[in-house]
Amino acid sequence: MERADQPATLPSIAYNGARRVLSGNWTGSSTVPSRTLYPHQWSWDSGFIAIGLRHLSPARAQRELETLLAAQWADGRIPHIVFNPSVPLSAYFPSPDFWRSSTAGDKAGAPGGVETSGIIQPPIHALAAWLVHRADPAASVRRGFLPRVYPRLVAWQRYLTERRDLGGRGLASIVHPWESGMDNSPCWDPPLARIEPAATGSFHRADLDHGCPADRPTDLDYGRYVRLAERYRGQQYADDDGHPFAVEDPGVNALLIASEHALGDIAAVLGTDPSDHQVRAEELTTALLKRLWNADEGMFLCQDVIGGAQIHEYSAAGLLPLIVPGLPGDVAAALVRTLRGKRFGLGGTTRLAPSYDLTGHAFDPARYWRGPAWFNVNWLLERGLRRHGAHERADAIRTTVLQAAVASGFAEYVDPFSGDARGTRDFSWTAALTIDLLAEVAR
Ligand code: 2M8
Repeated sequence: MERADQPATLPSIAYNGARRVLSGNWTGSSTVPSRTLYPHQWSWDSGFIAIGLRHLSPARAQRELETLLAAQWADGRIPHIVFNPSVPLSAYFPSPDFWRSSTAGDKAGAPGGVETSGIIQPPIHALAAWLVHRADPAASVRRGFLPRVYPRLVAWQRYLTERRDLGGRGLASIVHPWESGMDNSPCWDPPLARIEPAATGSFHRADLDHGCPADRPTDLDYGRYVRLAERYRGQQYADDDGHPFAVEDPGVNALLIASEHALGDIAAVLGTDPSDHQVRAEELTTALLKRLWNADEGMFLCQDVIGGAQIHEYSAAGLLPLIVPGLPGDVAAALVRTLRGKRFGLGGTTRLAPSYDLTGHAFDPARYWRGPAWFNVNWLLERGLRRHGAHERADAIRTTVLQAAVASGFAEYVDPFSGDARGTRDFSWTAALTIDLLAEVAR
């Protein structure tokens, strides 16, 4: 990007570094989040990765999503992990022999020929497909990208709106903390407290072979994650058999709505009637506002479907509805105030939004989803702020993301005050979203 006699600038260092991370993590058909900690394909990671890859190679971005969609189950679910058969079982836990998708998932329509997990992750995929298409419409049309992915994306969204409306209130529920993508958030503590943990010696945590224990979930939390997953597997991944953990999460539902709007855009390009998607997006938005908005707190809160109460823990998931098109202006304004207020401190004590309330009893600046700042969350907030006209605040997040990504070695997450690297390094979505924000500057 620069002449040899000129010092490298932050954008060129960020771009070259991010490109290096993404090629190092590319397997030939998809991208691993991390070569060490996460050596398979993850669902929402691939959405964020495709959004960055579209600026490097639209064909590779399309392939990233298509590889994931090839592992979709017949009931519409997109599994949260697609396992690479050449990676040893001991490299990641829970491994394919834990989930047993091809046998335990048979009734729910798990595909043969590939092993996957049985749970899901937030539905960023239709939004990602739309952004990938927009990056190079000619390349997309040439490869027939949208006609191939559209039916699968519709089936995925319908799985969530129909089979996962466990509260019967017009919103999707998650049935495992990992389904939120914000695995160890304090929001899950109250509903998880009801779950008897699996015995500590009954499984081996491969994450501790690579990650620092102070940055990762505790053994007690892990025991509960394992117990819930074992139970779901035991009921053959059926969603009508009762779930001991069911939560309506504003982050998951915000992405569901943004993706429903994206499906409407895709349908229109394909010459299909988009109105079904538009109506569903509006209905979901009405339900989100009615069920999860808490005007006193100025943010959305999770709803414990089994316990029947709002969960009074304040996580960044409650700010993600900023990405929802058509959010009422007063709600968007309140979210921006909350983001800048004492709980998240943006522009004051923090330069990137923390994952959890700075004043919360469970706040920890180092531990996984209990305080550190994550790049995907801040990318979503940047997009949301821009949507609602808060351009200066969005610009500030963008600049900080670029600086923090480079300074931290493309870390998985960072300390929200100091920006110090936490978790694994050379992390794919950090690199991909850096490239996306750089492309936005160039536009
Ligand atoms: C983390 O989750 C996995 C389980 O899915 C783990 O801790 O082993 C989360 O940060 C999740 O959001 C992310 O998709 C995944 C891979 O990056 O890692």
